[in-house]
Amino acid sequence: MRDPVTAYVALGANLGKPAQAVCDALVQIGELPETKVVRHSSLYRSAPVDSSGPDYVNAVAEIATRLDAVELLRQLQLIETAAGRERPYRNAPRTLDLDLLLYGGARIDSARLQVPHPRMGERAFVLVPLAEIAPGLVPPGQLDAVSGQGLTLLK
Ligand code: A4P
Ligand code: MG
Repeated sequence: MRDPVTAYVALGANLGKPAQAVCDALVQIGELPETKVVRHSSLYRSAPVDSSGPDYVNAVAEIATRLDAVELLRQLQLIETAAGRERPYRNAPRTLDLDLLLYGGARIDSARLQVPHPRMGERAFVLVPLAEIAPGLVPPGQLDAVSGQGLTLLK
C-alpha cells in the first residue's frame, strides 16, 4: 500500500450557511476513504475576491491521504455537489468550494487538475489560514503582499 501523502485543501463558501458548510465539509473530508484531517485552520471571514455576493467563510485543512490526486479531487467535488454546489458561471457565489492547494510535492498540470493551485499565492483567504497551520509553506514576503485584502478571524 502506498504511503500517505500530506495535502492541503482550501474550503470556501458564501451562500446558505457558510460557516456550517465549512465545518460540515471538514467532517466529511475526514470521512473520505484512506483520508484523515491532520489539522485545520480557524475560520476566516473575507470579502469576495474576483467574485460577488456575501462575504466568504474560508479555512484550510491539512490532510493525510492515500488517494491519488485525481481521485481526491473527484471525492472533494462529490462533497461540493452534496452541499448543493451549482456552477452557473466561473467564480459564481457558492455554497461550498473545495480546492486542492498542494498534494505532497507534486506538480500537476492537466486540464482537470493544476497543483499547486495556480492562484493560491495571490490570495489572503488561502495564505493566512495556510500559514496558521503550516507556517513553513508561506514565505513572510508573500503574506505581506496580500495583507491589504480584508480578512477577519471568525472563530
Ligand atoms: N481544477 C483545476 N485544478 C484544481 C485544483 N487544484 N483544485 C479544476 C480544485 N479544482 C481544480 O473549479 C473549476 C475546475 O477547476 C474544476 O472542474 C477542476 O477540474 P470549480 O470549483 O468548478 O470553479 P470555481 O471555484 O469557480 O473555480 P476555481 O478555480 O476554484 O476558482 P478560484 O480561482 O479558486 O476562485 N473570494 C473569497 N473571499 N473567498 C473564496 O473562497 N473563491 C473564489 C474561487 C473566488 N473568490 C473568492 C473565493
Ligand atoms: Mg473550486
